Amino acid sequence: MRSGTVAVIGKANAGKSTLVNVLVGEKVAIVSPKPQTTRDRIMGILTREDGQIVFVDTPGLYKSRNALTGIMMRTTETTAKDVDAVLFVHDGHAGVREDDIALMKKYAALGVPMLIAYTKTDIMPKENIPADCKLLFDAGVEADVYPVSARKGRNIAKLADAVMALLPEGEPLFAGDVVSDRSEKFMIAELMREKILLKYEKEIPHGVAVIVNTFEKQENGAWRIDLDIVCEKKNHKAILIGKQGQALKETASFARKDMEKFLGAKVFLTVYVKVKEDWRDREKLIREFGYDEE
Ligand SMILES: Nc1nc2c(ncn2[C@@H]2O[C@H](COP(=O)(O)OP(=O)(O)OP(=O)(O)O)[C@@H](O)[C@H]2O)c(=O)[nH]1
Ligand SMILES: [Mg+2]
Repeated sequence: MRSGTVAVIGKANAGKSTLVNVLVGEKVAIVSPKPQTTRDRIMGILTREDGQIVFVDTPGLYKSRNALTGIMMRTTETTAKDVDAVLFVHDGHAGVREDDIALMKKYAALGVPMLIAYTKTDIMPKENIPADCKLLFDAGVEADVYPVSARKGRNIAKLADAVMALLPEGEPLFAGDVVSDRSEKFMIAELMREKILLKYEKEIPHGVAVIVNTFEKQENGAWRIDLDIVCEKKNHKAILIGKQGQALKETASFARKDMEKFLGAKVFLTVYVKVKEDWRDREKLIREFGYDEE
């Protein structure tokens, strides 16, 4: 039996969280077309008869612009050093650039075995795949490359087999039916943030934190959930709420449906929007909102 941890590393928006969800077979991490969707490390656990892989999804590599992204980048760096293997996720349809090669070499040099998942092959010309693999090989990137499509589920089992083969012999770290190290309450906050990432543009979603204040199962089996959407500026609050509250109503209803699916029960959701000026640069608030670097 094999068992171990695998850091899932790559540029922001590469498709890391989507790939982890598909590998694990359940949604453990939120996904959006915007960079910096993942803020925290999240474990996604795949248990099979031959072993257990604990994927550690990380915030995507991105230029840090504030205290929050600084913490996010440090989280990714410490995760990469503290695992049995690295799965480097590359967005194949974005092509291979100098900085991609530099990043791959950096993580390959950490001293743990590394594989490259070359993803999004469903939206690119197939003939680019061998050419890009050759480019990486010629550039001296020492890792096997697995072309996959998380969206279409292509080559996912093959990739999982290859990752498993890198892990040491050992007993599972988690019980067989556990798919994530995160609580239901954490996932509820993340589902709300996902809908905000999907609904609003520019700086608004990046400046939002979601705090769940009430998460209670009622006697009739329904959940009562009260949460705060904390944003950075008064004008962001106005945009989040929209004319006559319409935008917020739609976003909350979108989130509530997903929460009901996730919890398998009816949800009564109450959402408040609050302003904490420039919280992303205030370490104390960042910690209060749950983004710390353990
Ligand atoms: N066509 C296609 N799109 C994909 C695939 N994998 C991910 N995507 C899309 O790429 C975007 C980014 O996906 P995420 O999984 O959030 O990317 P990430 O690397 O976790 O991003 P950060 O958390 O911001 O670093 C989303 O719009 C996904 O739907 C794929 O295999 N094919
Ligand atoms: Mg992500």
